[in-house]
Amino acid sequence: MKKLLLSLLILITLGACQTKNSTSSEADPAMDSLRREVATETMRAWQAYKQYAWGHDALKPLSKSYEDWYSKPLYISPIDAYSTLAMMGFNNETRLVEQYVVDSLNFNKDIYAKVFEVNIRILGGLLSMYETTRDQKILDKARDFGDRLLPAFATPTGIPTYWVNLSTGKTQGDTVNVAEAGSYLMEFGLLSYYTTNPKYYQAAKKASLAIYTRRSPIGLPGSVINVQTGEWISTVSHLCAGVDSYYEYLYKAYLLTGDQDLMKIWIESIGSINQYLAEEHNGRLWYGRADMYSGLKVNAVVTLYDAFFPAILVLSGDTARAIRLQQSWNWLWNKHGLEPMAYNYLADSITYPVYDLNPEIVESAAYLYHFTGDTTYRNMAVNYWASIKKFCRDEVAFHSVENVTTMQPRDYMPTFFFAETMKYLYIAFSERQTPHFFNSLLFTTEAHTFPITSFDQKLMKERLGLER
Ligand code: DMJ
Repeated sequence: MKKLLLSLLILITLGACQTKNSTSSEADPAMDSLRREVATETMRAWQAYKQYAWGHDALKPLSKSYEDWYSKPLYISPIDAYSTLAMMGFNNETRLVEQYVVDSLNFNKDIYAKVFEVNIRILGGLLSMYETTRDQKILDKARDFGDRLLPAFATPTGIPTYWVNLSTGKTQGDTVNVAEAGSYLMEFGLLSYYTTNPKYYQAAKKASLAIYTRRSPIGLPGSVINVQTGEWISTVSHLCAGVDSYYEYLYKAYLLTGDQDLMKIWIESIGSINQYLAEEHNGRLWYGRADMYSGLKVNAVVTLYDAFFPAILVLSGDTARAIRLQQSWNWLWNKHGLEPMAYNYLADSITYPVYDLNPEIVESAAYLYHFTGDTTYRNMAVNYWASIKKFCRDEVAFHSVENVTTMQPRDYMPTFFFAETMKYLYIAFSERQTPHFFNSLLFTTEAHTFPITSFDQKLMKERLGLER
């Protein structure tokens, strides 16, 4: 009964963000056709991965070859692609990945892996695979991988080192950014829930709290920290690349776990973010960079990763700011036809012109469409998809772009293109009610999905070691 009530409460909280005046005609043949096209194109890129990069981490679509992140591959693309292939109903392909993971994937490799990156892609992907299959052998892989990450968290602060050796557990890298420090609550919380061992969530929470407790008197963290001493290496506060998912996980992990501490930190954090980082320029809303102690702006460079924030704003009930911020990012996208990795909104200049097939602007358009019912946001996604096809589609798959002003191609398809970009496009072109994704699914920062009703909140508390 208690479980049902808590699930209902969470669903009501999520639903509260919705407006009633949906302007969409729910069944739209044009959207059906776009959704089918996204699925077909995902399969085309997936087949290219299988043909040219199978057994490796990522596809290089222009040279029809592959790239591994380390000296030994970790099979990152298929693990990242799994939850998207599953959502699109490509069951033969998901069975193939499951089989490979169970039969051939061994994490006992003498390589130093980036703790943050492999957590969101590999651990998140395996956990989503377990949620779908309930195959104990997949959970064993996830647990094994989580255990190989844990030595990184054995620092005086509890903040993980940058690298961990997957075989020896040795660590390296004492300087990390805030995203690398505090973006484990979702994956480690899920791992604790499934394995009934609180040690993972407790480690993740300690790391996030280590950032929070070192905030300035005005409630802002810096952006780069020493994991041994807890000293801030950069006292510039922002929510851009390098900080983004720390904030994202405070709110989303609260929805997953019901951990009231996270809600308290989120409420305090969002107040400081809106007070010190938000800035209006030429009628547009941006979130810039400020000194963590004085709150004074130091820099107006934003990154395309920041376009995740409208999604979190609308999810947490601030639809007005979500809309305004999405309008800013949409304006920047339309300036070039794709968005640059970094942009100075005061100088109106690009500071880093790469576009890596990133998902964030599509993610926020999908959230806004689903929560407001306003087809403006779905139409934004239609436009993003048209640009991605125009500038990034190639003979076998999709590639990144070196420079959005020249559209010079880059021979690389990041693994998150499968995990996130194609998934959010697919959702944006889906009918809002069938199924209503963002009311029923929780998404990790890498868009791995978990039905919110799968989790018993009483068991959650016990298994994660939360106060009762
Ligand atoms: C993804 O790997 C994750 O969403 C991460 O949190 C930041 N953004 C990249 C893709 O742009």
